[in-house]
Amino acid sequence: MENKLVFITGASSGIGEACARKFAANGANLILNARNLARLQELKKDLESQYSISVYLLPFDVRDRELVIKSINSLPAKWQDIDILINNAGLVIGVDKEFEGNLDEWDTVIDTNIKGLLTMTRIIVPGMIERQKGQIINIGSIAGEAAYPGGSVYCATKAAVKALTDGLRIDLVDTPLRVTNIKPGMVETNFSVVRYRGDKTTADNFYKGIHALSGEDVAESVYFAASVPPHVQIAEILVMPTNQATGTISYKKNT
Ligand code: 8X3
Repeated sequence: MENKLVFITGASSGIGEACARKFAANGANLILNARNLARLQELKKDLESQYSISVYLLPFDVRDRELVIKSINSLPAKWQDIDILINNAGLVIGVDKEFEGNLDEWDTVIDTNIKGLLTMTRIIVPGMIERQKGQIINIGSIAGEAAYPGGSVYCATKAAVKALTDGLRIDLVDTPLRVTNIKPGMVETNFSVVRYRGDKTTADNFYKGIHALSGEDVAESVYFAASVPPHVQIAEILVMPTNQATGTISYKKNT
């Protein structure tokens, strides 16, 4: 991964942070994005002190289209040739029924998971086509396979990520660019705390009795998809805990 430039959205925690650590450990330079600049600064300091790589920080909310465009256009020349875009920024708020949830929260989820990903892709992929080189790795979810109780809108956004990933792969079929959808099942990160609107106890209880994936486990799949030879395209990886079978079926030991 040496001399590769990897752009990761939502890099301040969870799967995004784990990807940053994995790619940095393997010699990639990184452009890290998230809303939380302080957290990104800490991560940059940490990674640059451990590895001989450089990290450029680009804080923005992927929902803010004007700022996304302005920020990416402001990249210095040596940071413009992005090799790998990891569209990781995403969230879910609440576990409400489709006829009961909060429309403003759903706007946030839809605008981040779908429109934010699309904005990033629309801005960064043309440069990859010009250079005839690049890979787009979208972080989808097992939630995109089928709807589950309390997941209606989130599942819909991850089904959209699947369609957008497949569509992009079709649109790039006559190029050397590769397009990948990584679809994790249960991953124990701050993601679930946000899902339960900050209720850490409920989030922790959700993972009781099952050895959930870590952000690092998912980063391994992302890294694998990025490190196969150029003629190999990992279209999708569905990765879940050993004791999970589908979005709704998992086995939890009594604790
Ligand atoms: C999140 C994974 O299992 O909560 O994308 O749907 S799950």
